[in-house]
This record gives sequence, structure tokens and C-alpha cells, in this order.
Amino acid sequence: MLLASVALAVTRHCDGRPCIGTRHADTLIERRGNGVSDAIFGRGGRDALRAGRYTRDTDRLHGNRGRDRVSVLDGDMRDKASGGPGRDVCVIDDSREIGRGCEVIVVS
Ligand SMILES: [Ca+2]
Ligand SMILES: [Ca+2]
Ligand SMILES: [Ca+2]
Repeated sequence: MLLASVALAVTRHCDGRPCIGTRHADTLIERRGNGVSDAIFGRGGRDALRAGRYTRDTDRLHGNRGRDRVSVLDGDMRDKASGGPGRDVCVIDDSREIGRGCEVIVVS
């Protein structure tokens, strides 16, 4: 089937923990609701991991391989953003949320 070979960029709301992407470029968004702690893994590809909408949770985000953008900017300081291999951008509330492999750190 022709479509099977096309690398599609997928935006997906996580529906479980852990929430795991594909080897392609994924946009993975945390589950709905405050106080819901997520664990999100981008795997390969240029991923965007977002846990910025809901607060009062402990979200752990891992970009894994590829150049990723990992955001735990949600108003609390309980999360952890890890880029892994590749040049990754981590967007955080506070320096204590910096995990491994964040080449560019944005603190807001
Ligand atoms: Ca969450
Ligand atoms: Ca990475
Ligand atoms: Ca946070």
C-alpha cells in the first residue's frame, strides 16, 4: 500500500501511561485533567511533547532520538523534561525540571 511508506506527522492526545510515539515525527499531548501525571516517550523523529495544559501533576517527558521539543511548562515545578540524543529544546518552569540531554533550555 502506497500510504504505508509515507512518514506522517501525527498529533495525538495520550490515552494511557506510558504514552509512546513512533519513529517518525510525533506531537504527543498529555492526558486531560489537572493532577494527571504522564510519562511520554517520543522515540525517534523530530517530536513535540507537550505537558503544558494541565497542572498539579508530575509529568516525565523523554524526547529520545531526534531533535525534539519537550515542554513541561504548566505552572508547577514537579515535572521532568529530557531531550535524549540530538539537539533538543526543553521548555520548563524551573531549573529543577531539567532532565538529561537538554541542549537548549527555555525557562519561563
Ligand atoms: Ca499531565
Ligand atoms: Ca532527542
Ligand atoms: Ca512544570
